[in-house]
Amino acid sequence: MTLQVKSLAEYKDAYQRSVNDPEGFWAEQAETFHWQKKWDKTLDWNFKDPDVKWFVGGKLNITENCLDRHLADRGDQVAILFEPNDPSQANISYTYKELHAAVCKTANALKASGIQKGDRVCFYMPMVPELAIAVLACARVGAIHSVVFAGFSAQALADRIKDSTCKMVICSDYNNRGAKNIPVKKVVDDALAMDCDSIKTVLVHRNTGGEVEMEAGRDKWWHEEVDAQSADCPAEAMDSEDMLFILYTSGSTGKPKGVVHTCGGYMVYTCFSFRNVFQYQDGDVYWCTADIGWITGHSYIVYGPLLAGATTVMFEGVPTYPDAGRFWEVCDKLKVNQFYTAPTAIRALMAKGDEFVDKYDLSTLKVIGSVGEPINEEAWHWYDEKVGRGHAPIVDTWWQTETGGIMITPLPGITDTKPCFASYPMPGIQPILVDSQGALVEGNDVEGLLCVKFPWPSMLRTTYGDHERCRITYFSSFENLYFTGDGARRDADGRYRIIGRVDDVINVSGHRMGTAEVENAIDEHPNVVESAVVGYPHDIKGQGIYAYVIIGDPVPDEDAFRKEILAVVTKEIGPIAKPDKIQIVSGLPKTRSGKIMRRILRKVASSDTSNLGDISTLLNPEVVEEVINGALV
Ligand code: 7RM
Repeated sequence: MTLQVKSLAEYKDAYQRSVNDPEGFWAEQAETFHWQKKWDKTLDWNFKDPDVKWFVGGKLNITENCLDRHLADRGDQVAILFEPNDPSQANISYTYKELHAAVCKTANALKASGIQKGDRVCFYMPMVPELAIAVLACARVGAIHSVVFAGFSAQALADRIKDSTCKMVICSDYNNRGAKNIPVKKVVDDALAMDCDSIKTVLVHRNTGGEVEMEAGRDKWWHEEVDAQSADCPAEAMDSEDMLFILYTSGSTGKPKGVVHTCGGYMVYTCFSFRNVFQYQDGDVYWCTADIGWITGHSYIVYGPLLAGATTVMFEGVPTYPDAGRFWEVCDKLKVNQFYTAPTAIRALMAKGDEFVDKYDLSTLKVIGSVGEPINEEAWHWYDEKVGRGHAPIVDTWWQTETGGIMITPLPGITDTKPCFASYPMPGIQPILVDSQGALVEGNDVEGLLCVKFPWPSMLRTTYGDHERCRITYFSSFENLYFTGDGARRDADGRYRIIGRVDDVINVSGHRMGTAEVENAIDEHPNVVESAVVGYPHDIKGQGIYAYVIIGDPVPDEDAFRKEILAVVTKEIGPIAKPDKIQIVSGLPKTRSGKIMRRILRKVASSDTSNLGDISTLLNPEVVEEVINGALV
């Protein structure tokens, strides 16, 4: 197993080694895995093209390391512990042996449907064990998975399928989430009706058993394809730098891009970071509440924990069903040792009152984590006191889809914790701050743009089908640096505090979204001339979505019009992108070159109009007053 640091001295020592001799440090970690062929060179890189390769020439299959490798030692240990949406239903567990067999059968079914190494397979599924099984099956045959969060619309799903020309979609019939029943297969059908010609097969998992339409020749039932397969499936030999998966994420411009992760480095770093951040010990039960549709689920529900031989909980439901005590009830029932969730969930549960958490026994918790957005001080203290209760420190983990794994975080019981601080870099991670000109911001108690100056094994390699976009987005702002898009502070002791995005990306309930993406959706409404979207502080969601809209024809019923906008956005992206506030305006404040002054719109949306700066140079200063007067509070 990869190194697990146990003390501050060991952390400091590992950090020093990882900086002085990164190749030696990571080669040592990589040695602990099963390689079909050892690598020739540990690292080859430049941030100019960019071109980053780890463990060059190595051959491996990540599923042999997640599964086969554990069979001798922990074949009968639970690998996946499933907690269904309905709390009255029994848990389902897969031991490592059972998971191995299920993955091999599914892998054989994929092969029988013509899926080969390098093919792309799209997933649109709820949080059921079959999702993890099929993702691993994909990796076993060397196909590239592209998991799309099942809350996205048919349009968003179609966009993603087309961008990566997937051959197959794996979905379920329906999805139970809280009290809702969502027609998953129907959404897939709607998506495929939008020119998704690359799709040859739809593999449908019977989840709820509801009625679905099956298209002959295209749609196949999981149980008919998988159950009869052999449980023996040799793992495809993958090059370290072969693609493992694509995961779409939002940026400040255009459509979401497919972040590409590769086999070798991702394997080494997710295992390493999982073991250190959560200090997982044999026999522990670990639970991350994310959805596998996001990077957190990929790295810290599936790959990291399974690589480390952990017991990982998969939860189908939502935090507030049947009531706001669900998370704590499950922690109590399953005797969870490490719990990992998002600030938006913490804030939502905090608002429901302490009685929902106080009544449960949380004494098994040793570490509690936070991820996805800045955690505010009040939520941090509530989480610390009500959930951590003095025996489970908070790890506020900062990272991104692009980084593949946790980058900056406290290590529980090893480094101290400070509210709102993600604190210290992981071994192997070299963050720096620069100013807007790219000059290094040195010393402590300073603020700047967060960059990383040296490659780490799980960093993105490209954006699918468009390497230039990868270069421009992450590597062109500052020479020889990876730019994260976040601003950060470094305190007097060298701890990092993430302030938030400095670009037009907003973070709504931990869901990353481009304002341009939401604007494009709103603009699909036939009566919208132009729109501008900004984030504003929201008590529960972290950021809410505020849309300014210029209309063509007068609207007699503004509320009805707003509902139409919400419907358009739901159709184009999904319900997570629905604006919280829609203000109809006659114009948008613009510079003389025609750029929307988002700074002003952000201030108005945040009810902070005390200091708007100089607006006299605007093309249309008169609209500022109108925008302020019409602001929705
Ligand atoms: C893992 C994930 C990435 C963006 C990132 C930040 C924000 C994530 C934290 C955080 C403050 C944190 N991937 N972010 N974690 N901000 N503290 N602990 O969320 O690609 O979906 O989002 O999320 O702005 O750039 S992501």
